[in-house]
Amino acid sequence: MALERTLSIIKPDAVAKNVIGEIYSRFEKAGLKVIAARMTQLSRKEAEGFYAVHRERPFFNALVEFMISGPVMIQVLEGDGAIAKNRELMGATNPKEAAAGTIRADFADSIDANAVHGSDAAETAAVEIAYFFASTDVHAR
Ligand code: RTP
Ligand code: MG
Repeated sequence: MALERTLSIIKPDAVAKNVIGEIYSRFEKAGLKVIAARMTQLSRKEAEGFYAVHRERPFFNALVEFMISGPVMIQVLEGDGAIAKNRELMGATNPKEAAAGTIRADFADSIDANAVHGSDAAETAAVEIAYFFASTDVHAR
């Protein structure tokens, strides 16, 4: 499998639940390394830009409101097949449909407050990583 990087966000609901460490532990146990990280409060502009592909969707405003409702923890994960591996750890978008033992099954409350974001493809991962991190703040090791 190819060495990949993916953009992960621990969303405001999971930060509020104080489970950053538990989620990081799942990344590490799955062989994913945190190679960049930053806690921030997203501005409306940043959240709208990040989710611009969803701009026309009915849930867009609710999604943006939720993403700016509190601080988020943003990280770049690196590892073999990191994009799919992270999506597997996350579970389905709707926590009611997420497989047992996934992050969303264990920590998410609803399709809106669903604990984590993960890039869905190599192209989006590259764009999303560059959206939040300068290359000098990403530390391959
Ligand atoms: P994410 O981008 O946050 O990692 O989530 P995802 O790929 O699993 O889901 P995506 O389709 O990209 O949707 C982005 C976020 O929008 C919210 N959503 N709400 N009410 C709805 O039908 C609906 N569909 C999506 C979710 O919070 C999802 O994480
Ligand atoms: Mg998505």
